Amino acid sequence: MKLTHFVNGEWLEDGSHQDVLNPATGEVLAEVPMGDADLVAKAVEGAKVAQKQWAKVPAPKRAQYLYAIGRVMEERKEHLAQVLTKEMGKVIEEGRGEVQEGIDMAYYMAGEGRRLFGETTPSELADKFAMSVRAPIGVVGLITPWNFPVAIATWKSFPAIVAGNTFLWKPATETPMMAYEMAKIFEEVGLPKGVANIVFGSGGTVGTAMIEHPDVKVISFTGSTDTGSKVAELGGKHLKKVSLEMGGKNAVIVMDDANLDLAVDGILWSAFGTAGQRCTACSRVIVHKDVKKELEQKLLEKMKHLTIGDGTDESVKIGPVINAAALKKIHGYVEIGKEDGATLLEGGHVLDEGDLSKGHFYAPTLFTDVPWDSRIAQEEIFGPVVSIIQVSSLDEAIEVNNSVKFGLSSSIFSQDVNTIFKAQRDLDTGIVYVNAGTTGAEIHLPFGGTKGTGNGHRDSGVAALDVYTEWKSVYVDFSGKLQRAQIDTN
Ligand code: UN1
Repeated sequence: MKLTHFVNGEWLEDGSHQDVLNPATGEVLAEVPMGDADLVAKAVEGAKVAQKQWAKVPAPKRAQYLYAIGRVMEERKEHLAQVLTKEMGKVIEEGRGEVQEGIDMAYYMAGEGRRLFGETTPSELADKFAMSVRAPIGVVGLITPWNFPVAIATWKSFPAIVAGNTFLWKPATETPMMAYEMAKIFEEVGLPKGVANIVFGSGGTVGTAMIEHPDVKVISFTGSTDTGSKVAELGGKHLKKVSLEMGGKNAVIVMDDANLDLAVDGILWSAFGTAGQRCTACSRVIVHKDVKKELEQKLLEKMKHLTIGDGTDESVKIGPVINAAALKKIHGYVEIGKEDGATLLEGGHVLDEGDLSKGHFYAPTLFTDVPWDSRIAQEEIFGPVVSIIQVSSLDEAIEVNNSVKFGLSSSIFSQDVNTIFKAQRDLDTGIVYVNAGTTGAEIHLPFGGTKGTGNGHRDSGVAALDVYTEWKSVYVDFSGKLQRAQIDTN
């Protein structure tokens, strides 16, 4: 199967091709073309022309296209989930869940077509009306990661278009097939040409060209902290509005009064689901010393039952990691953990027996007695590796939680109302869960983090509209005379 770019309504094959590989089997799934700066320029030119018209389409009518996109995604849900699982590796029930997240986003943002609320405000002057409205910005550039090939793209593109922008989307090199599927849907529902554009690429060529292009006004990026910093730097140089969602080092805190069985399930799901490749994944467990031993035993017992393999098999709970480089990085961290004095309780190795040898599988790994300031407890691993850190009080747990440079998600298991309310206030993360793991953010709430996770913007929820709109203050003077503001006659 040969994928093509989608530029101004045309399907283009420009550029050299790369193979798209199934991380569970090594099978070649498709060939994807690599775009360049010229193709970016062509896409932006089309998107700019289209945006002038698109912004004039009433928002409730723009929303109709989102309803249509949501409906087609719903009809095609199983097919999309299968494609997603094959190219990204997450297990099929997670594939279906991610497609559903995209469908939910389509309907949710379609609803915004009838809101897009602004504000009316009294004026200082008589016979004068004041309001602020959300205005579209223009052509927006979207750079998305491989771990959520469709959901994250919908978090960005749907608010962008309902607000009257057009977009150019550069999907992750590893997962272009979902983008191609979405392009087919955009065409099928009759989205006017140039509103949605997709250019594939690798090595930063397309992303850089997008950021440097004077007609791309906003860059919304989700991905690694290294790349995000480069995006911010280049974006700053070109005075772009840049929205960044980057890493996490998310912790589950287990207090001495917690329901331990519930905590164990929360940890397992958020640490090893998606093979730990979520920016919200749990990679630290901060546990009260009085329940540490019991928690470890319960975790080890349940880890025995995790089934690992090709995610298209319905009985499998944990799929592969994305590629050989990821496998190497994860194992490198395990070696560092051992050298730094942590105790390896379980896992810590590549899985390559039988069919697993065809893909990139890593054993769910549990370390304990991990110093809170060691590298495996501070740096993002992006794999199925969890560090248990012992503490003696809630205050210490919160301090350890907040000691990392990231601030995406955190969780606390406790049955005490005072503990819970204090924790939700003091945990320095953009998302806090009480008696649930660190993953599973819903699309109608703001998604993003504090500190090194981002730069203050949010994906999802109504907050996402702040990225794709500019506030315009409008004053209408109906007094019939020149009224001068800020003239003080006293
Ligand atoms: C991500 O981790 O990259 O919170 C996105 C969750 C998902 C989205 C995660 N709904 O787990």
